[in-house]
Amino acid sequence: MRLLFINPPNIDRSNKSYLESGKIIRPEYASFPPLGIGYLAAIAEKEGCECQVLDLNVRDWPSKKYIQEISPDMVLLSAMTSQYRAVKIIAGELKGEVPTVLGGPHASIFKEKLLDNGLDIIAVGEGENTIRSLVKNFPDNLEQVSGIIFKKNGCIENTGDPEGVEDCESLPFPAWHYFDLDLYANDYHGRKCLPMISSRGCPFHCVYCFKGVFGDKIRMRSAESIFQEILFFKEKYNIGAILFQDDLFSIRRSRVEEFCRLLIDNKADIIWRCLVRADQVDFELLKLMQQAGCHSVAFGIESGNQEVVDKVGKKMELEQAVTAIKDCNKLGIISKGYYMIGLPWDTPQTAMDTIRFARKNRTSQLQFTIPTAFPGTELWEIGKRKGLAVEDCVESFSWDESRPPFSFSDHLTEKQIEGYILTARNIGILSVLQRKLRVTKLKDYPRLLKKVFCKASSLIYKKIKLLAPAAVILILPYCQST
Ligand code: B12
Ligand code: SF4
Repeated sequence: MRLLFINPPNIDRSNKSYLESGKIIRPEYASFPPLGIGYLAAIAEKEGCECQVLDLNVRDWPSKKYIQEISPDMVLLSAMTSQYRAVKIIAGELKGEVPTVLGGPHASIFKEKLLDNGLDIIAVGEGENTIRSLVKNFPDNLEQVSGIIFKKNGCIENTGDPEGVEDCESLPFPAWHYFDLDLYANDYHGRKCLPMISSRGCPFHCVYCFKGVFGDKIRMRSAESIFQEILFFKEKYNIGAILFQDDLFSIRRSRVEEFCRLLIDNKADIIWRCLVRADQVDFELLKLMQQAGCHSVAFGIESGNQEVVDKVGKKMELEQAVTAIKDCNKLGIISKGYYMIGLPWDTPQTAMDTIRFARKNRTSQLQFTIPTAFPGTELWEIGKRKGLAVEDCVESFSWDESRPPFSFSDHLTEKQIEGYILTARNIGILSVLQRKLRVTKLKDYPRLLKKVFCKASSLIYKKIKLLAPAAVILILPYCQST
């Protein structure tokens, strides 16, 4: 069976799909090939299928003629909510030409509602077992395939929950040979980088997080299996860096320790970055991670106000974040802090708490975002209970910024939230700059200043609000005095 996997293009801030505008994006956000398609193609290949991958984040839409030439038996699309508008255009183009299947987070949320948009089959949840069964049972015995929804004689058939992956260790490595890896901006500190996932599922319940694909049950690969995947791709593609996409890379300390020792003992010469929870690391563990090549860690801190952190469901003490950031700074590990302003419980006071916290506890990089309610999350339910038009903005979610046209907080207007975010981002930029100036050697100053100048002119060029620096100047003394 011939399969064509398509990764639909993202949608930009102006809410235009790159398919519509005819542009494609290659920078940052198309830095990595998608792991989901990587795994599915590897499984399909094992089942004897001929596979091709078309990632529309790094390639132009090639016209219907190209699809006709490949003549696939099935087109498989994978999408987050922010890719869905592009899915509709592609499915519309292919309607009547070739059967289409959609999987990924968006399909796992909206299920049968998506069938009327030119899609023939919707696949929910984890896809490895679904695809294995789908290629065996297509087209006559679809009822035998768990985890799909389709129409038969005009009636919707739903085969129930998919068969989840119990043993992640048994999965093949992602089939990166179907991707043109040179098309991605996958350079990490001068080294070729690939994404990797070493665990699935998460037992926490943060209000903004969508967990409809991997669920609550954590399933981990062994340290040895992760290490083997790294060696395999190092040998095959000469990679020198790994980006772990796990939600909870640090959930089991002993596994992280064992993984680090494998890298150290085998002199693996790999640098890597991951997302960790601040309450799951300490100085000793971070030190070991650093010795093993960990270059950068990201923390979801969310708010600088403990009550808001508690309401988010983070189950983390801010003091733990303070310690973890200090530890990273002592060790020289690059740290990134993720924060949100505009949560339902935010007030002017808590917004300022967040800005002050981020300023006082300096991570090397900072990200402040306005929370978006994704369908299937508790925040979505909160929005609906508050009578906010959460459903109306689903299709305008974009890859680079998903700013809802309303405020979740009764105490902050949209405009105020934007103001705090702008202030926070400017403080973030200044803080990163201050740190850079501190750590840069005198001889490298001209290069740094040139970089700053280029960045600043490009920001101004992009019409970043010129009033923002004034807001920072006004607010800085206040932040410093507290
Ligand atoms: C890496 C990542 C990114 C990366 C790149 C994504 C990529 N394509 O590789 C970047 C940084 C760009 C990113 C950005 C965003 N992300 Co993101 N991201 C992730 C993350 C952490 C890992 C994704 C991953 O590689 N998973 C591993 C693979 C194996 O899983 P998978 O892709 O889901 O595929 C499996 C199934 O979905 C299914 N499947 C998928 N496709 C198909 C197709 C078929 C035919 C079938 C049968 C099955 C199937 O089978 C696969 C194997 O089991 C997830 C969290 C998570 N745990 O998954 C969030 C997640 C996907 N992101 C999310 C969000 C909200 C965003 C942003 C909108 C955030 C923002 N506001 O800026 C942007 C939007 C980006 C965009 N493209 O539009 C949400 C999605 C919610 C939603 N409704 O779409 C998630 C789930 C986080 C969360 N828990 O809330 N993200
Ligand atoms: S944000 Fe992270 S810790 Fe919270 S539920 Fe999602 S994956 Fe789990």
